[in-house]
Amino acid sequence: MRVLTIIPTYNERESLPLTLNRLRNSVPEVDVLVVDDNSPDGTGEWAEARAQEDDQVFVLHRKEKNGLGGAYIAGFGWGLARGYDVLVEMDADGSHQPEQLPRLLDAIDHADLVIGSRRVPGGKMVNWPAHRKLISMAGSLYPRLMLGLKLSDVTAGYRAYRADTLREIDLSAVQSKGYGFQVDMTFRTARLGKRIVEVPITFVEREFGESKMSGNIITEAVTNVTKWGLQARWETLRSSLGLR
Ligand SMILES: Nc1nc2c(ncn2[C@@H]2O[C@H](COP(=O)(O)OP(=O)(O)OP(=O)(O)O)[C@@H](O)[C@H]2O)c(=O)[nH]1
Ligand SMILES: [Mg+2]
Repeated sequence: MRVLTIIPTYNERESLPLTLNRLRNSVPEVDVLVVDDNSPDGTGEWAEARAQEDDQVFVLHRKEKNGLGGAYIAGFGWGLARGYDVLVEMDADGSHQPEQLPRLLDAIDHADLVIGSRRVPGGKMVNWPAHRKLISMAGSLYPRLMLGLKLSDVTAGYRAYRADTLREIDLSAVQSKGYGFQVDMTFRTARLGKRIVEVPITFVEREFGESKMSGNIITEAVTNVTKWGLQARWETLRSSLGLR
């Protein structure tokens, strides 16, 4: 099984080296693709130098900051073209612990998508203040209800996809940029009738650098989830009324 871990970066000069070292040490057989959006802090140059000395590390440079969703779509395309069997999503900021990747990879044997979940028994959030936990809980509950997803953590970003799952999704149609991207991809995978398995992870709040979470990202996610939910209900209603 050839596995590629994709790490999108924007200004992660402090975090990326730590994450990459931990990943290469704990799961040495896994290749890594850093997708950098021309970070002003030099993350891309650092990654490039690192790739020169490690033939399992690759870098994809994009010209401008275009959201985590766009970076992953580009990374998926890169990995699918090179024949990887499993594509993993991992943040650069240390929130997704590389040491827990084997848990996700064990589960992918019997799943089409594995989600590293903060909200199943054994899952945890470390160093998160209560108000963020509350916002995150609401942010997780709304898409679950609106889209009828029987999962505990649909916004989670630590995931492993089978290449076959991604090949069945029209990736060029995925427009979500921010963290609604995770919900978008979950919904598309679920609608294909794929097996989605959640495994518990410990999510650790970033220590260095700045969060890219913004009002725009939240607005995009809420607007899209509402739109998709209403569309899905409308389609169900139409087909039950026998309308075409
Ligand atoms: N290439 C690229 N990477 C991005 C972009 N936005 C965010 N990222 C990366 O995506 C990962 C997650 O971003 P974070 O800022 O940690 O967002 P978050 O985890 O939702 O927010 P926090 O919990 O506050 O850290 C990090 O590795 C970021 O560097 C972007 O526009 N382009
Ligand atoms: Mg983060």
